[in-house]
Amino acid sequence: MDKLKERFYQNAQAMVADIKAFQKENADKKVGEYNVSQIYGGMHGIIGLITETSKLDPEEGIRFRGYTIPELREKLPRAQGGFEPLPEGIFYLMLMNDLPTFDDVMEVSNNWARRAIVPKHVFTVIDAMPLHTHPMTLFSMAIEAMQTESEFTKAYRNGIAKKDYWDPTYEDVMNLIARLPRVAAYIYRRLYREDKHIEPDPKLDWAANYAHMLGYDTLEVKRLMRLYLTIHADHEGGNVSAHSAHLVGSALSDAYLSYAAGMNGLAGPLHGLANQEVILWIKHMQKDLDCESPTNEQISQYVKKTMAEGKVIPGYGHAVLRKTDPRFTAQMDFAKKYIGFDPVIDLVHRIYEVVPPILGSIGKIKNPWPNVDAHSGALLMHYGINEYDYYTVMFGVSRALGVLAQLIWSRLVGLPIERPGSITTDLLKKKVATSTQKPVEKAAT
Ligand code: HAX
Repeated sequence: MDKLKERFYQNAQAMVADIKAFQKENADKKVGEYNVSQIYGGMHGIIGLITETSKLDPEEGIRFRGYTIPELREKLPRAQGGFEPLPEGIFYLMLMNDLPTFDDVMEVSNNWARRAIVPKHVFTVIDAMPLHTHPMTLFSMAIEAMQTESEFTKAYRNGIAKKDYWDPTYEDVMNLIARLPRVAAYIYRRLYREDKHIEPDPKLDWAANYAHMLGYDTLEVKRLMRLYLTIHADHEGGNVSAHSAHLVGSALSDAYLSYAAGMNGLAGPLHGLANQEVILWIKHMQKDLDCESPTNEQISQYVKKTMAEGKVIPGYGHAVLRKTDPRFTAQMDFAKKYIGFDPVIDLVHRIYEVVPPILGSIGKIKNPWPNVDAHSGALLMHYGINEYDYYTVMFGVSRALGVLAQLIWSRLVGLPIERPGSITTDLLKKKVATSTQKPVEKAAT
C-alpha cells in the first residue's frame, strides 16, 4: 500500500467507527419533517444524504471540512512562487479531514503524476466522434471509456469482501483524477486546436499541467487554473452532479461509471453548463444592443427582456444559497488583484450591480444573487480561452476532487444502495386529506 493511502486508511478508522456508532445509537431519532411543496419541489430542504467532504450554508456559502474559501486561500499550500492554493491541497483536506502541509500536497501531486497515463483507446473513442459533439459529451464518454481500467470492477468480479471495497475504489479514484486533465485537454485541442496535442509535463502540478496541455503555459493562466480547480471542487452532496455520482455509486458502479453520471448532470444548463450560458447570454446582449459595453440602464432593459421571454438569467439564483456565492466573490477578488480593466469582466461586475434588485423584486425568486458560474467565463476569456462550450469540462475536472473523495468515504463507511420512496399524486392527496398534522417548516439545509 502506498504511504499516502496507508495514512488515509489508518486515520480514517476512528472516524468510521464514530460514524457507525452514531448511526446505531440514533437510528430512531426524528430530525425533521417535510411538506407537499418539498415532495414536488425537487426535495429542496430535505436532508437525506451524508456527505463528509463539504457543507453548504445558505447565508455563508460552502465550507470544505469546516474551512471557508477565503480561509483556504490563506491556509492551503501554494506552488513555489505561486499565489493561489494548489487543488491537490483541497483534495487532501477533503479526503483526510486534515489540512495538508506543502510536503503532503507534493505527495498527492507526485502520486497523480505517476498515475496519469491514459489508455490509447480513450483517445480513439474521442477521435471517432464528429467535431460538432459537445465537449461535455466527449468528456463523459472518455470517462466511461476509461472504465476498462477499473480496479473495483475487477476486484468485485474476483469476489472482494465488502469491508475492502474502499481499497480498489481508492485506486480508481486516484487514477481517474490523475487522468482527467489529460483527457480534458485532449478534447480541447481536438475541437479547437486542429488536433495538435501537447504531452503532459510530469514535473508540473495538476492544475499547471492542465493549463500546459491546453496550450496556456503562462504563470497567469496557471494561477487562474489553480484557483478555478480549487473553488469548483465540491458543493456538498445534493447538487445534481454530486448526487448523480453518489446515486450511481450506491449501486456499486465503479468510480468511472459514477463520475460519468455526475458529468451528465453537470452538463445541464441549470447546473454546470450555466458557465457557458452566461457568456452566450452576454454575447447575445452585446449583439442585440449592438454595443460591447452597454450601460447599466441598457443591461437592466435586456434582463427584463430575457425574463419576459420566459428565460432564466444564467449565473443567478441557487437552490440553497441565499447570498452572493463566495466562489463568485473569490473570482471577483482575483480579477481585481491580478487583472486590470477588462471589458467583459467589467460587464460581469456591472451585471452584478443590476441583476439582484430586478430578480429580488420578482417575489418568487428565492435567491437573486450570483452563483459561481456568473464570473468564471469572463476570467477565462481574459486569458484568451474563448471557447465557452468547453467551460463546463473545466468545472468537471475540478468537481472530481470532492465527489470522488466522498465516494471513497461512502465505500469505507459502507453506505447502502440509495432508494428514496416516491408516491403517486392520488395517494398523496389521500394522505393530505387524512393528516391531522399542522403544516411544518422546511428542514434546515
Ligand atoms: N432567472 C430567472 N428566473 C429564475 C432565476 C433566474 N436566474 N432563478 C430562479 N428563477 C425562477 C425559477 O425558474 C422559478 O420559476 P417558476 O416558479 O416559474 O418555475 C422561480 O424563480 C423559483 O425558483 P427558486 O426556488 O428561486 O430556484 P430553484 O431552486 O428552483 O432553481 C436554479 C435554482 C439555480 C436552477 C435557478 O436559480 C436558475 O435557473 N438559475 C439560472 C441558471 C444557473 O445559473 N444555474 C447554475 C446554478 C449554480 C450551479 O449549479 N452551478 O453549477
